[in-house]
Amino acid sequence: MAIDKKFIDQLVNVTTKAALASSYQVGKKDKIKADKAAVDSMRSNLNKLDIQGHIVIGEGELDEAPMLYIGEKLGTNKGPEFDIAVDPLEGTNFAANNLPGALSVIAITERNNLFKAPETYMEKISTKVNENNVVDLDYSLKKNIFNLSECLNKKPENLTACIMDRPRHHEIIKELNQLKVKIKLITDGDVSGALLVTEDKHNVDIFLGVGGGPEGVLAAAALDTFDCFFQGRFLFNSNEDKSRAKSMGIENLQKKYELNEIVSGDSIFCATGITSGDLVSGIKINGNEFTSETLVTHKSSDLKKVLKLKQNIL
Ligand code: VTB
Repeated sequence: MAIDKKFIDQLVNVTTKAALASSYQVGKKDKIKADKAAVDSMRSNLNKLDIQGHIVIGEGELDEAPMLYIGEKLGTNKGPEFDIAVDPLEGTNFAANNLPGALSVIAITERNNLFKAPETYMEKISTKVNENNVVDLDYSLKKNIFNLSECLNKKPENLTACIMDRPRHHEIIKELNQLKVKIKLITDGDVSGALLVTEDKHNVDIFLGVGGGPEGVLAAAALDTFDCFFQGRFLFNSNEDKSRAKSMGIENLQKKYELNEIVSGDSIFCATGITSGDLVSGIKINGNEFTSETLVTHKSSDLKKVLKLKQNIL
């Protein structure tokens, strides 16, 4: 079944309003306040929609998040049942410090089509080449780079890999360097990082490394519509993480997930810029008006575009 197109505009409105609310906190050095503004706005606007929404990825478990917690039901309870993944403010550091790349993000699928990802780390890989056995989480880095190089007919020194700047990635970065691959280091925001493979204009051939699991699921929803490749493997380090995963129904803790095991069927994804970044520009306020940019995808209508809007501040 396809998700009715009317929900595209409604969800763009949800992330746009959350981005606007958070934009007032940009550069104020307060991550929590910037996040809360986005969360409050997103929750109240989702609750106005004629949907039966179930948060499968949100701000955390009920005991740690009063709003948009995993399992929370949203909407007027009239209308279709959806799984909803949210990251009302992806890149809290970016917003607090007025740095590029803060986004407000949402993804929906029909009920039971979005992976219920635990709040843990995920090893990820995305690339524009959507063919099996080119890149794979089980291959060595060298094999992935050489295969990609052959497939894209680009020498390794002309490939660009995007990766988060973290001590845990030092070995990968060193190896990429030895392979002469160009590196695009990002400090945060790996939803955006994973999506830089979607279009040639971003000049990124592969995204890899370990980041947030929920962010991986959100990125997978958009990558699906762009027909890109994505794999993810959750990393459960503590016993608490392991037992939480088991309680969420994950049997095999080492499993490598293909994109369509993470998101299946139809989906809508929206990411509105709070501060300007690689994917979209941020909120700009001019008097009583504001402009916004939202990357929006809808799988069944093959919609993938950046929507620019100018609206009145109500
Ligand atoms: C990523 C990134 C986020 O956290 O998921 C990352 O997308 C992972 O956690 O923007 P570590 O910071 O612990 O590496 C963020 O950077 C911040 O939530």
